[in-house]
Amino acid sequence: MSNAPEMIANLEKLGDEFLAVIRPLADEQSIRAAQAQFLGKKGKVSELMKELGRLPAGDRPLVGAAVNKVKQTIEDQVQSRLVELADAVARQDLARKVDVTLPARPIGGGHLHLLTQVRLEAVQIFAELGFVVAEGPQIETDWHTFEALAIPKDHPARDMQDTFYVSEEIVLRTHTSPVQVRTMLTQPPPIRIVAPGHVFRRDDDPTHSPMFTQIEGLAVDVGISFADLKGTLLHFVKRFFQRDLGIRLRPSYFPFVEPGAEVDMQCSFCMGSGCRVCKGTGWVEIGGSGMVDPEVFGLCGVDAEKYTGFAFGMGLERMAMLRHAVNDIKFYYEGDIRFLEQF
Ligand code: FA5
Repeated sequence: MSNAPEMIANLEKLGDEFLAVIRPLADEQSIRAAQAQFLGKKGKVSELMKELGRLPAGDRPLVGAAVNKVKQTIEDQVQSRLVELADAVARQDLARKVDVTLPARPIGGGHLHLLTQVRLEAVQIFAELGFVVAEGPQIETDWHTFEALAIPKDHPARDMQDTFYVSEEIVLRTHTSPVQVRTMLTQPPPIRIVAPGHVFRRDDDPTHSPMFTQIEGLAVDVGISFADLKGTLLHFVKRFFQRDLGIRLRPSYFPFVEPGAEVDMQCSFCMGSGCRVCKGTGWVEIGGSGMVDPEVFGLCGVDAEKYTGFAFGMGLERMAMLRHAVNDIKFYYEGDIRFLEQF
């Protein structure tokens, strides 16, 4: 008949024996078979446990604890051996699948945002006509944005451009026209500038955004005429859209030009025959324009007796929308790579 110390020693031996058995095994099936051989109903541990009943009652808890310990040891060994095996298989797979001698996959190069491309292209077309780029601040004084352009505080034209005010005298510029003012105040004619840049208005729908881009143009010299304005804009539209599109200058009111005109171009989708984009009219508006009002010359220190000038301001998002069939202005600003990478 066994006694407790002998049983405990035998149980410990079983633990060591199990370790020796599974160490060389290299697949899950044989490890599980070995586990059953020791822990199964007729396994070696169970056989030993049969003798538990023959022990004096006082010894049983001690031996019971030793049985549990050896069971746990065997379970732990099975678990850690299985993990080792899985690791080895993963390493083998990796070695087989990754050919480290292959050249690396090329990293896709980025490119300029569509609006940046359009802005640079527009500037390039005007540069070929002798215009240079001028800049002004986006946070602008009320005076440069409105007053110097003959739009005093109580003028109804202020309602045409819903303004973000920073303070009573400071605004987020609502158009690029204040760059006209800054240019005329600092450089004598002849002037030929274009001023691309961001502008801000309380405006929000599929074709209007609270922040958008305009390109302003200003030419001041002796003998500048309305024909020069039309010729410049016509050349621009043909070059930018690379098609023989016409323009029309539709009488309109801007306080800082006289006469003033909206710039319409023939619809680039239907070539003027009428479609959804141009609402059946054959024409789409791209900006405003006109001859610089002598009052503005006076406010900006230009001799209105000697010089005349034309000015225009166009929305670049609108033109990119027409050229690339973009149907919501928000796409430009959302940063969705699926949209951006098309251009
Ligand atoms: C002006 O802003 C005048 N400063 C243009 C001008 C310059 C007239 C020089 C005369 C002489 P207007 O508010 O119409 O004009 O805006 C010009 C163009 O900007 C519009 O034709 C349109 O293409 C674009 N635009 C206006 N509001 C938005 C907006 N919220 N989102 C996108 N584009 C806009």
